[in-house]
Amino acid sequence: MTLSREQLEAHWMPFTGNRQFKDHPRMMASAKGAYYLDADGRKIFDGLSGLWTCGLGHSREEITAAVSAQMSSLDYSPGFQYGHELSFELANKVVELTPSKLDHVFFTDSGSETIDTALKMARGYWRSKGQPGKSKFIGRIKGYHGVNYGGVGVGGIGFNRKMFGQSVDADHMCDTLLDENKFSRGMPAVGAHLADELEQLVQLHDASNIAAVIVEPLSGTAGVLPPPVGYLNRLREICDKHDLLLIFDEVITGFGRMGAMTGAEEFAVTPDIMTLAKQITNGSIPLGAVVVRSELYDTFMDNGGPDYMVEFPHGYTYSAHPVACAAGIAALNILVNDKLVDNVKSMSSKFEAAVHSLKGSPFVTDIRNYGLSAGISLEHYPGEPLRRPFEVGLKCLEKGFYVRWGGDTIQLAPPFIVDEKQIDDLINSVGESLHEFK
Ligand code: PXG
Ligand code: PLP
Repeated sequence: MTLSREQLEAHWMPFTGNRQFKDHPRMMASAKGAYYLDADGRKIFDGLSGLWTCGLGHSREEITAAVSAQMSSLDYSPGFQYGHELSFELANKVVELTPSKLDHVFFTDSGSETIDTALKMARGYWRSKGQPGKSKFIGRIKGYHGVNYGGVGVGGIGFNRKMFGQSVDADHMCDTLLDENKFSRGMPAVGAHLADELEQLVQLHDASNIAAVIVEPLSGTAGVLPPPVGYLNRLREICDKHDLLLIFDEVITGFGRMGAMTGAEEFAVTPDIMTLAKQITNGSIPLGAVVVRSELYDTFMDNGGPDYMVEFPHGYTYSAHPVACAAGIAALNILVNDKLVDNVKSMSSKFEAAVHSLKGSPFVTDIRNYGLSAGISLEHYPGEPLRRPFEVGLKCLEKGFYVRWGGDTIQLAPPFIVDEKQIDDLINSVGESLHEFK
């Protein structure tokens, strides 16, 4: 560590206990493949693929080369009223890799921007169709949709909401955690009926007032909650019945993590709007994407007025940034050419068996998994639900494993390039850390 305590003060770190961190910094210095080197030169396994971002492994040369070439040829290009070829190439690639019927792509710079863009699209769509009353959103308890105002409003994590006051008009369905599903492997068997709560919310608010329903197909941040069998299908049916848009927030499930390109594909339910970020550039450069059905795009085009008029008054200075697009094209090419989604699929049963071997370890109250993702819930210290996962995370780090703590869970999401030995070592580090409390 070369920085003094004083030098650490200026940076107000995101979603970090700043005081604890600055007293005990955890600094990464470099990363290659599935490992970081920390500031002390220790090798650390990346048990969460960055923040669910780097499935292909770190510092991929193909991405570095594409980004570096782009930086020296077209470092920036105005995104409003001018274009460059890479954004169209990337949009076509995204359309190709997402379910058919999702045909148009709007670029943003992060998951949070992507969600807020999707929410504005949903409201704008209904206004364009002459139904301005359809403006309320239905989210879900425990849902995470980023940190911008719209995303916090539809989000369902109290801790992320309580400081910030009024946001968008939203109501929430219940979460999908059920006691009888504890320690389920993959999709829990029970819970499709929980989607019927949407029917009740429609009775309460009336479909004429509701723009869209937004859910993560698999809730990531809440601690990896796979959808119960039949649950997403039921949501789709209710949305169709009442003419509500269905938004899948696939910022985590998008591009490989579930063992298919998207959660929609894996769970065989197609939304009207899909939000993507993180894995699209392998985390290397910020980029997000909203992918929509033609019906939405066409509605904006058909109601846009004279052709020189902007049809959707929305966009970011960095939307479709050429360097980010270059990174996205390179990352998606690797994902496809190296058949890494197949690797996720084939490793996921090994991963499932390994993570469920922690059942019976001290403090473990539930384990959930799908693809290469898992959440391990831990018994609370009295009145302190967040403390034990934090302590376990630090113990894993001491052993050379980076895992994520959040809420009352430890989350794991190893890179798509993981091998069996690395899975065993990762799970052993968690198991040993839990036993050390005794
Ligand atoms: N939607 C979903 C479903 C997400 O998981 C966002 C939106 C927001 O994306 P940005 O790029 O604005 O952060 C996310 C992000 C974790 C963790 O450990 C999850 C996220 C971010 C950081 C940590 O669970 N999810
Ligand atoms: N604030 C001001 C004063 C601006 O001029 C702009 C963009 O032009 C923004 C905020 C939005 O920035 P971005 O487009 O990067 O989201």
